[in-house]
Amino acid sequence: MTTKASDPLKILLVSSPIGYLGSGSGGGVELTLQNIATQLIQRGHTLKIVAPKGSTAWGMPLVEIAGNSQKSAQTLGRDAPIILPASSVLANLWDYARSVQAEYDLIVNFAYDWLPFYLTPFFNCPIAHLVSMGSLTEAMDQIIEQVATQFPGTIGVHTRSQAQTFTFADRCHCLGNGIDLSRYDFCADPETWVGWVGRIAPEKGLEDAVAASGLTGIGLKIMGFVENEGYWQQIVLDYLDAPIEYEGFLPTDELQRRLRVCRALLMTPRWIEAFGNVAIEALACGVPVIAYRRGGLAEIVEDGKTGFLVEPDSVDGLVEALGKLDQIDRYACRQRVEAEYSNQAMGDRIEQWFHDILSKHLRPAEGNL
Ligand code: HBI
Repeated sequence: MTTKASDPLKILLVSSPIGYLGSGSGGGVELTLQNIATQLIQRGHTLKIVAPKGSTAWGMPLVEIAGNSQKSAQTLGRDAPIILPASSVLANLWDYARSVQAEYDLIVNFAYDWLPFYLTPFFNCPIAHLVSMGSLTEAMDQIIEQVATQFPGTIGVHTRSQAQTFTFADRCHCLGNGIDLSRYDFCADPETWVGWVGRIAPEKGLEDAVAASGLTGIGLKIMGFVENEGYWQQIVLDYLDAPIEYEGFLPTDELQRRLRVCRALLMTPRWIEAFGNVAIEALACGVPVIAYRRGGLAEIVEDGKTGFLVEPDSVDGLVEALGKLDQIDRYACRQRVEAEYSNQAMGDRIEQWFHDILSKHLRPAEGNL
């Protein structure tokens, strides 16, 4: 059965096993899944989201799957073995996908985990893999490369710099990302403080933003899910006199209400951010981004135009950039997102990706499935 580019597709979106949708512990992949699903429905496709128990799916068709979560991939070492807990929610997610695959034209994997890649050849239904992070472990690199080789075009990534962390960068399909611009209101006259948004964990480098806040006396509003409590408590102890405030993990609408009034957003990743959803959320509100020149952020932020790109891990660099914010036209930040990172632009790229995959996928002749 072949599908024309205009045919409506039946698509199964299989979420990350990390946390449940709406918990924040899934990080950027939650917003990515929500935006892709919204775009697909608007374009006339039918879909179902399969996610861990406790998930909410913004009113879209949802199947909740029970089971025990995985360890977060970025907490593992490069030589980490593949580990599945007993009653693994990841295994249960993919057993469900296997059982319903005949009802769908395409399955989309959002998990950065070994199992869905390993299972790909055992499925009749084609699987598109949206790889949400850069290279983290040998085992993941190997299994992703295996799928990239056996099923060309089915490995999607967000940015070129994320792809370049893999030896098979040339076999990764670059998708960028997108947000629903209607949820982000431009703010021309900001408050005096700056913001920091993200999972509070060592790879996000929050301590540098707090240090810059302490050195400049500029208030820092911190928003995000506390993934590593010990790490967070240590920062509070180390920078007792920094003018910081923790505002919690906020749903998108509340987040943008607090983000939009910031003078700037600081992004201090210690690792290669595959993309940096938060960067485009800030820019959409007119908030300039001051980021380490690392990973996807270096492709999103235009130095001196929509923010500043700083020498990685340089707190002094952050301080210097904070002193130059008057050079940035906040409206130029909004325009950058409208041009490159709207949901419509991302929806076009995703739809094209799916049709490219389906046009290559030779399903076994009907009747002998
Ligand atoms: N870890 N094991 C695992 N699986 C995931 O899907 C995963 C993760 N860590 C982080 C994460 N997903 C998301 O926060 C990022 O993909 C954005």
